[in-house]
Amino acid sequence: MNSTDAQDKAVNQGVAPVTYGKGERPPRGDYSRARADYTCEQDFGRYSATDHDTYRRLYARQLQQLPGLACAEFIAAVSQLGAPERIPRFDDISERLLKVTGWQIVGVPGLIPEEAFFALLAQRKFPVTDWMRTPEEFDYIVEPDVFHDLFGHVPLLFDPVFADYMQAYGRGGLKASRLDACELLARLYWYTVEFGLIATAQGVRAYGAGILSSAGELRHAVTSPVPRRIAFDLQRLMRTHYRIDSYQAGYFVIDSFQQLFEATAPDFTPIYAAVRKLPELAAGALLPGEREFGPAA
Ligand code: HBI
Ligand code: FE
Repeated sequence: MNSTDAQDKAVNQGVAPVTYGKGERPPRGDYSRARADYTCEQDFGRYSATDHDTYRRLYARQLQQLPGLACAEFIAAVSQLGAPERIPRFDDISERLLKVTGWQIVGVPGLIPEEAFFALLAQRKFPVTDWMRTPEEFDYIVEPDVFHDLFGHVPLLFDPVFADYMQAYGRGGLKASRLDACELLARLYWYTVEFGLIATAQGVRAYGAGILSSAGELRHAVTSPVPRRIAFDLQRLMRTHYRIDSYQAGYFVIDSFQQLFEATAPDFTPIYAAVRKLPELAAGALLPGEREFGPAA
């Protein structure tokens, strides 16, 4: 794998991973559990009472923040995760999801190589990390855990258009791997799936999982006057660096999930070539003539 994406960097350079004693739960980052496609069984019996309690507390904290900050599609679908007081079973969610959009969720032991990740998305399978963060990591965790992956990513997989975008992204990723363009495509994921904002008649709202699963960034992204919010433009976005260690300095705002899906329809080969000829831009940069969206009231 070409390990240039930010999440890998966050894991490699970030806070040292918590280590567990022998026999302790959950088995964090144990890739020997994984099959050839990096998926694994959700180790449900191994969750401790603390793991379930951490999920319950994280869920409650995020849920009460959603009105006025999260997009309507997310709010409508969040209850599809099931009972909020304990970690759900992936199979139960998959059963519902298959009926609505033909997606499934599959367990993984943590971050997986890009190509394996893209291959799963292309098959309408979303990889969900199965272990839960420790209570010490309640406010911030450097790598995805079961709460980020489930709460942040899974509700929008119940939206038919967004669900199709995710599959198109996976297909594009398999192709980008062959064109050595994963870094550019990772920016698309970052600024849409993880940190995307959407314009609504009531003002901007969050649809990105990194925002929706974060205690502080949800309010920052949607209501703070500090960050830049500029209209989604594929080439502009692919030129733009992002931050992995703080709230984003800038966000890209889509009009609709249809716009996002349509942006992935063309062949990206000439787009990558065009982007490579243009200067890269700092996170939070604003170019002359670019219009900003204001914070939501
Ligand atoms: N693996 N489990 C997991 N979750 C991710 O979000 C993920 C990954 N591997 C690669 C990856 N993301 C990135 O390459 C994306 O930025 C494209
Ligand atoms: Fe994520």
